[in-house]
Amino acid sequence: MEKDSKIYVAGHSGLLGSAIVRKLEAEGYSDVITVSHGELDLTDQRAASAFFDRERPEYVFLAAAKVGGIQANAAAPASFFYENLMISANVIHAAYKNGAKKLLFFGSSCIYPRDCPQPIKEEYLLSDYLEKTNEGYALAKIAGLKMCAYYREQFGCGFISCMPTNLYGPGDNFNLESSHVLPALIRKFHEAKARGHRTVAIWGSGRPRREFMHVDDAADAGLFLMNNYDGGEHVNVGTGRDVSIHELAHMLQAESGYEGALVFDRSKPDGTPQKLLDVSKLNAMGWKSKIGLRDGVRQTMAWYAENAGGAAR
Ligand code: GFB
Repeated sequence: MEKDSKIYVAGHSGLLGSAIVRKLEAEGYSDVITVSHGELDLTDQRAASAFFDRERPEYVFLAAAKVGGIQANAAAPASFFYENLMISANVIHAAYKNGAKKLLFFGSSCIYPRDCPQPIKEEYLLSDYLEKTNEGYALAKIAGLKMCAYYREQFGCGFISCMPTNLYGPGDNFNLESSHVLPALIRKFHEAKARGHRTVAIWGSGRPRREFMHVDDAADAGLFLMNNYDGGEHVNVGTGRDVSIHELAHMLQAESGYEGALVFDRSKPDGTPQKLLDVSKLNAMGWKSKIGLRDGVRQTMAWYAENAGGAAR
């Protein structure tokens, strides 16, 4: 990308999209375009197509998606499948029709089979069954990444995809019904401490293992790939380290200063037993994660404390 290239960030108000906009601005990219969901519904093919015909961006970061934690995904597979499939299909096709030079599609580590060997290599995609709690979302994301690969193969488009691990950071969704585990636990400990609750509920057994990456790291990797990668295979984006939910809960408890007890609620699902990405491909290109979990968590907790009113929907 040149500093004056026209760059469209789809999903700029979300956790990842907003971090990408921050990063582009910090790096001096001067022509970054965004459009609110109210003005443009990317699931609407005509609207998406008209937007691209008008704006003709040269580079596209496709970070628009319907996302949610384990419970939101399990409760609404149709919505997660439909919305994500439509967004990907409409944006990728419109970018192709309007001659975008490059598009970076963001997927998710949940595209991989539920029980695949760890750490997860890119080549394990479609080698076995998916995790049921997020199958609809995963299938839509697999379709998106395959679509980029097919458009590259058939039409010579410079479309690439990456699969970030579980992201967190400022601007995350802190709604306890629909959020991911890390923001949920930040909020639970924050409120439990403030209100003097005797216990905090942690969903599931605490045994599943997850890899958490600060969203600023993911945005940094996104810009790196846009500027340095031009291949048909998707690229894993992660830290290379995972923790159990039990360990995460104890870390967040210690950081929050909450002194009550943790209660594991086994009526809630565990989901995939482990999701740790093999990031050797990205590392070999010269990119490495920089934000450690403890530092990232501290920064996000401070952000939440500062913005709790707004974020605690
Ligand atoms: O982050 P999370 O919702 O999503 O849950 P997934 C991770 C683990 O944390 C699960 C446990 O084992 C949860 O049961 N957990 C413990 C909690 N306490 C809580 C809590 O208060 N809230 C939540 N949400 N979880 C999602 C997928 O899977 O990850 C998406 O559904 C996407 O498709 C995303 O891929 C990154 O890691 O299990």
